[in-house]
Amino acid sequence: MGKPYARASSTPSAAPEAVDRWVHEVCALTEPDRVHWCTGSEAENAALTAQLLASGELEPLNEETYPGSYLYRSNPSDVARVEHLTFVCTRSQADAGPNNHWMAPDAAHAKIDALFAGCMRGRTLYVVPYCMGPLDSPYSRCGVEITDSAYVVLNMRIMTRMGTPALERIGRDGIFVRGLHSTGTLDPERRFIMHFPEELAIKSFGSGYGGNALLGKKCHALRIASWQARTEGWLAEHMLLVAIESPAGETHYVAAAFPSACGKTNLAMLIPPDSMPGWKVRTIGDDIAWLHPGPDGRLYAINPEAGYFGVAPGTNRKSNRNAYDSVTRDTIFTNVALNAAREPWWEGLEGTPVTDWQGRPYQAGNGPAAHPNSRFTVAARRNPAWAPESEHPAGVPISAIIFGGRRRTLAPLVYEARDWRHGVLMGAGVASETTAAATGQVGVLRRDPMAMKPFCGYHFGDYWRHWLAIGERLSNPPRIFHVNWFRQDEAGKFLWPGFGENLRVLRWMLDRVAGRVGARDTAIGHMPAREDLALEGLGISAAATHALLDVDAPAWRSELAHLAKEFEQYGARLPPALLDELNGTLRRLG
Ligand code: OXD
Ligand code: MN
Repeated sequence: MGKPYARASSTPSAAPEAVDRWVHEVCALTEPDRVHWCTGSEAENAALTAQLLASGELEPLNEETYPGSYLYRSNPSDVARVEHLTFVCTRSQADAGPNNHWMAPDAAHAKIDALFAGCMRGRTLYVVPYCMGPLDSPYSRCGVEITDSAYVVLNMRIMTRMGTPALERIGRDGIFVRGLHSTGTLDPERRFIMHFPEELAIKSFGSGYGGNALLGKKCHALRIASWQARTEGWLAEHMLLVAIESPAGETHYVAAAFPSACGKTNLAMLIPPDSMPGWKVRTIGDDIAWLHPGPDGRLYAINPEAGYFGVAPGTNRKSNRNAYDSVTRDTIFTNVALNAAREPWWEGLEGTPVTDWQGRPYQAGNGPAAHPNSRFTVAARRNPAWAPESEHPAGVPISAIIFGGRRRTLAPLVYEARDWRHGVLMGAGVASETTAAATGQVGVLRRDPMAMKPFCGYHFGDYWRHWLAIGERLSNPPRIFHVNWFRQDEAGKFLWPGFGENLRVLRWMLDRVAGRVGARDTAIGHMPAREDLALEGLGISAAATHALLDVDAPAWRSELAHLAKEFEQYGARLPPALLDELNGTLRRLG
């Protein structure tokens, strides 16, 4: 039997008993040498940074050009999310669904607690209270991460509202998500990311990498929150959030879901092209949105995060000037390369690397200088295009939801759902060619419904039912669109310029929302007439335009047959309405 609970004198007075009791239990299991309750203060941040610099875990960067910024190198075997080691541990396996790896909760706790036993001997246990969303928003939800990684603490301070105010809110809410994390020995054989939605709990062992270790992000704000959202009547989605203001001063808020590394951060920080003077785009979020039906029948969104954990390679002045300008100070870089001036370097930047992401002298034969999934962690407020609405406790009303994927063929540049129900089918059919954000093969087409395949904390059939039920509650729902910025011709050349020019497509969507423009009715949905997209000056040939806006009926029939086959795995939980939509589309395709 463990010692009976008694509040330690070092426990902050703001700590609710439930948090303190849990910290005691974890201490008994992990046996840390020291316990540190994080306040989120500047002084604490400076002390932890100094400690990591002294131990060599952080490296200073050029203090003149990158003040307050540091480089962290993770273990080379620990550089991405590990979906095969990520589990959803619901009492009933059916609730986790075929879309998740499952383990029975008792077995999962036993397995991972055996790894946690004594794992913090000689280490400090950090208690990290955090709030996902503005501290004063009714839509925000809190958690506490216990970790033995000071790097995690520094990142959580950027990515969430971390520290004493969050602890105080937990006291008021009386509820929090429990996230237990240890880097362990970083042995890939002893690595698990486990979720217990029914207990609002996460246990992550053996990885120090972002998505596995910063538990507020994918683990809490998507996997656990998606479950919590279903029980409470809202949606937790893998979506960016952006404010778009027209020259006439009309502002619309748009949410967009793309699979990992399909350019969510770029779209969230889009810089209007020269051809669209007077347009303004401001960023609310680049990765996660929590969506709530509002009292007026519209859908309202908050970004639960306070920072960006963005993919570095490919980010440059031209591709994403806002991201590029954001990371010039107070940024943590993970697994990037260095140039001779001790500045961070990655593929897509000018100049030459001298040290690769593993700290070796750079040699082309060793592969990319920066790891393809290397990252920057930076506060959202550092973004020159940061939207002050990010702090609105009531969120922002959403005019349009966009789904998209990286598809060389088939999916046109843009098409619009007939209604919410059709939009749910559109989201359920999202597929994309894989990238480096998770371990595994790159370039393979994989189905990624709503871009939530790695992140939905429960059965996809139930999830689509929930989406349909949310739609029923919206008298004024957002319009739903699908985009594909990645169409290629036979020679592999991209047909669409992307980046800032994507705003031309967004303008068409907002014209649709405002009822200012018509559309062609096609078998797969509404599509723009060529002249309504205003493609002047892009130098896109007539053939390319045709390919971008064409519906290849035979290819679509085979796509939908494939989707129908995939739907079979969801069995009786698949909402019949989704199959009706699919069959309706097939009929229209002839
Ligand atoms: C991410 C991801 O890190 O989706 O945002 O993988
Ligand atoms: Mn993501």
